[in-house]
Amino acid sequence: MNIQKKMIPAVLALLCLTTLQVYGQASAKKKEYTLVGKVEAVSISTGKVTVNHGKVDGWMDAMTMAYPVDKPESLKNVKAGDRIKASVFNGDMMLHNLKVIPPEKPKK
Ligand SMILES: [Cu+2]
Repeated sequence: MNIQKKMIPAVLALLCLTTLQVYGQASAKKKEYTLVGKVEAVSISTGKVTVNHGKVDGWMDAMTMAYPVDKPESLKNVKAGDRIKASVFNGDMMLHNLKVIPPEKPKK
């Protein structure tokens, strides 16, 4: 693995933090948003789930990254490929009340 590839997660994490800080300052009160995405990986030992998600207006741009969850035991029912929904809050990266939801219906 070359050094540039190794840098990618660090750069992404930094981008995330910057995004969170900017949005966090805009509103002191914690606002709730809904995140919907596809699970790429689950780590029960670290209590983190890697999610590929679209832009959550007011919270974070579209990206794939590992997020901590409020209840690590809830990850036992989650696997790569699942579509999930979770609540997220301003200035906080944690996924709350993570739930597996049915796959997206193909558009007719
Ligand atoms: Cu992110």
